[in-house]
Amino acid sequence: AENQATNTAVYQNGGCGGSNSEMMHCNGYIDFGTMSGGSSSSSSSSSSSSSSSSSSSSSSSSSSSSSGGGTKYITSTIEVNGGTYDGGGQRIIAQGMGDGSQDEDQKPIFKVTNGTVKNVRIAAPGCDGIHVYGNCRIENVVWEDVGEDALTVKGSGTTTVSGGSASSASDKIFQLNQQCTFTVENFTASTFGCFVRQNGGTDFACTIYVNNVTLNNGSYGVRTDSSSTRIYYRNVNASNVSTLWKVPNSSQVQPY
Ligand code: ADA
Ligand code: CA
Ligand code: CA
Repeated sequence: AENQATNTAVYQNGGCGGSNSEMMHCNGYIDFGTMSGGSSSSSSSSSSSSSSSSSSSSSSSSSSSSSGGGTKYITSTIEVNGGTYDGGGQRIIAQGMGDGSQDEDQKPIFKVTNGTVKNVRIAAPGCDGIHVYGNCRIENVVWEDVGEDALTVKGSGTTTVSGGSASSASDKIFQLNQQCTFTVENFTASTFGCFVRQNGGTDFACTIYVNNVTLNNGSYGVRTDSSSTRIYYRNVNASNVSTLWKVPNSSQVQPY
């Protein structure tokens, strides 16, 4: 877009081009959207460095660097297949992907398969949050206003959520729909129905670790209907949470 030493991206001659360009997934134009909040963007290159080599989105998107890592508007799911998507603090706002209600048909903000997402803020509408498949790491992600839910394990594997926070979930934050090892550590959740929910009525075995977590104002901490699931916890600081562990048998829950 500009002839800078660290370039952003360029679309020319019907495709992605420019000798200094980062790889760009594009469908015809670069749109800077509506810039706001001052004039500091010209010397910053950080706002354009959020995409990893392994993430892609078929949507057109626009970004500005008016605050922190900037704001990224998306119109379709960001897919991360292996590798890392490091947002550098960027705030993601979804458009046309769902309204953040309890409607089950919303799109996820991220679909992550054996990959990492880090340093992003998911603004309202949170839609269907992050979907993970396989072995994934979600690091320093802030859900400002959880949508239908914040993160769903859709494919079995090991997922760790480390750092970050989630606020204002009308119902669930973390939803486990497949057998998994799920760890949440160094995390704060405020105002929710259920912090971690194994899909209702399922009896597969999950192993859940809750480590150094603060829970404020919720109905349930971890809830499962499966007597095969095990929950291990330490340093859990809960206030105004009605039932911390909702399990078939209390022996399923142990400190570690
Ligand atoms: C509800 C619903 C499930 C699934 C889940 C989710 O629990 O009953 O079928 O859609 O939400 O993944 O959000
Ligand atoms: Ca749901
Ligand atoms: Ca959901």
